[in-house]
Amino acid sequence: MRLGTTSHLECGRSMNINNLETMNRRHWFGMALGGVATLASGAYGRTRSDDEVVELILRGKDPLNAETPASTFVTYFTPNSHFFVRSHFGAPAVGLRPWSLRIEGLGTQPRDMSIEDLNRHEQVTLPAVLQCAGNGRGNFSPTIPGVGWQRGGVGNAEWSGVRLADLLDQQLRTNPERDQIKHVQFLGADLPPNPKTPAFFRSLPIARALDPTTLIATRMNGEPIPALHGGPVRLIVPRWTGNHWIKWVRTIRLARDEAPGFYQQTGYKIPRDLSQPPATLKPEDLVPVTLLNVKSLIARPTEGALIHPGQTAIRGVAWTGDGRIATVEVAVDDQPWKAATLEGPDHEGAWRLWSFAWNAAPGKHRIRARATDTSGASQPIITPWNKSGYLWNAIETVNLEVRNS
Ligand SMILES: Nc1nc2c(c(=O)[nH]1)N[C@H]1C(S)=C(S)[C@@H](COP(=O)(O)O)O[C@H]1N2
Ligand SMILES: [Mo]
Repeated sequence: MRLGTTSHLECGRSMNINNLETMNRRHWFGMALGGVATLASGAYGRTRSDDEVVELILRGKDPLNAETPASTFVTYFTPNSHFFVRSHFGAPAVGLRPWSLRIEGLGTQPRDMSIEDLNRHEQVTLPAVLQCAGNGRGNFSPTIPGVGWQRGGVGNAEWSGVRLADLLDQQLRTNPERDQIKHVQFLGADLPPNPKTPAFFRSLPIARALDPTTLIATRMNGEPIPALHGGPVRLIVPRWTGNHWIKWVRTIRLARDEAPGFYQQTGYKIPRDLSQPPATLKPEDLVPVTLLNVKSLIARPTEGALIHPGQTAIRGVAWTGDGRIATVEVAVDDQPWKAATLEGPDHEGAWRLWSFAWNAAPGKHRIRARATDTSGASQPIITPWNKSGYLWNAIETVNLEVRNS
């Protein structure tokens, strides 16, 4: 089955991820090592069929940025073969030497770990949504520079690895400076193209680093993490935005302070109150973007679709960083909101599938979807503009036509 033609997929160019090698030499090693997903199965079941080819929507070639067509968001897991890709400098040549991970920093001797050392710790598997903080940036007006994601800078995968807390345990327990350690800093192997460009150097507050769902992961949807997605080793930070999910993790550093530099100190900041940002923002009005906000997407029918009259299933996904999804409601045109049916697994930090039975009458229609989470937060009519275009979560709208064709 070949899903998604460009006409239904926003305005980006589309591409087949199987052809990536030809696009960018810097990614070649990544593809050679990580490969393209074939069959993946895990605790939550099979994630794709053998012959499925899905085209990603290309948002940038070098470095590679590409989004998943939202029409594919009808399965619990997003297959590795068409999971969105976001990188600042492109995938490093990770396959050339055996991987080694260093844990160092305040009050501790550096410790180097191999993948085999990682595998000796208890393995944890959990489903979680990975969403770029800038997903939906393309909806903001006025236009914001940066990757112009529409819907698909997001996916839900099954991640396996070891708890970061377990890895740090020994070096924290025996640490004479334990009380001083307030942050854990991370550095990936993807170095910027020139020395003046800041590296993607980031940190987590110690409480979030020690949260039992924060993983140093080696597997994605039942296979080694593909190089494009940070393999062999990446950080998993369920319920928090993608910029925390460091790929190709090389160095973990116990520290007094946050990571210095652009990507922690300047980038990835939002107004403290995103719903009512002050007219003129001072640096002290900005906080790091962390938790995902409540959001739903309509997967099918797609924008601009032409469908036959009669019974139709409207389907999609919904997630939040704060609790669980409580309800998803759907409105057809100006009719009242009605509850959709929540389906599939319900796991904190992962997304929820939903569907809504609609008896489609001929004509042009506007379908809207709105999710509410257990904290009481609901999708707004519009997400207030913010400088970097983060956390777009406005009520989802799809326009379509019903007619006998
Ligand atoms: N080392 C490193 N880690 C990184 C990035 C990066 O450029 N370099 N990009 C981050 C951002 S902004 C996002 S949204 C996610 C995207 O992960 P994916 O490409 O697997 O979808 O990775 C994060 N981790
Ligand atoms: Mo991102």
